[in-house]
Amino acid sequence: MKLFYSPFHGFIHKALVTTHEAGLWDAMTFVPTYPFRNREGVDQGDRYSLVAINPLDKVPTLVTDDWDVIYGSEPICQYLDSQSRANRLYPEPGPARWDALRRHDRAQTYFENTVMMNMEGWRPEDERHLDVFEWIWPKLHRVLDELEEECATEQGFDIGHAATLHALSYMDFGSKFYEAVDPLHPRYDFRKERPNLAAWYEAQLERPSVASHFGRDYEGDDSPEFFARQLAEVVAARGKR
Ligand SMILES: N[C@@H](CCC(=O)N[C@@H](CS)C(=O)NCC(=O)O)C(=O)O
Repeated sequence: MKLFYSPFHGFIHKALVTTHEAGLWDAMTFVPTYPFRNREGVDQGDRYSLVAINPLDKVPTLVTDDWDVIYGSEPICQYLDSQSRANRLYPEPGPARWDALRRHDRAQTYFENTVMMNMEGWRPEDERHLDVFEWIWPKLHRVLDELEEECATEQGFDIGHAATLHALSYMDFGSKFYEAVDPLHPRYDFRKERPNLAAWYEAQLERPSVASHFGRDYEGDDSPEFFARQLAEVVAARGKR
């Protein structure tokens, strides 16, 4: 299997956590991919373009051992879980599954909204739309308050928890950008005045699936040449089917 993903380990990647929990780490070829370096004028063109296998040109994108392409973190995580040799993160159909999926969706939406604010924050100050921040922040605060309540009794680990770690850690990562540009909550710390959430989050950092990458430099080859070789192999194998 090959996982095309952006190797910024300043935040916790749901797809990496799922790979590790499933016992598939050694079965995976990780292919560093920097989609934002494809924009014209940035880093000389589309050297990390996934369009040959993913029209959305987004990470994460997974290629299975049968050369099937799966894009989108949610189907990727479901697929990896279905292949698990170790921990399963998706409970069987029933209340536990619906609750895990609810928490997953909450975290995924939180993450995507944070990305939206991040991108808005990249604009020059006089072009930033304050209403984007005013629209999103109350949602994030309500989610964090709900998490604080839940974390008082939180146990176990499922896909909802993996997605929550992804979203919260990305917010920390993003606050490096927000520092100068978030007009409402610069340097926001989700832990402040939320002791249950803070304790839960700290405890999760000890999980081997999180420690596998979080806070570590990527040590493999992240060159455009390596990316091109990996992609060419996929395209050629799919062409022969
Ligand atoms: N819904 C998708 C979102 C993936 C996504 O937005 N990835 C971003 C990086 S965080 C990306 O590849 N952006 C490049 C682009 O949109 O051109 C998922 O969960 O996988």
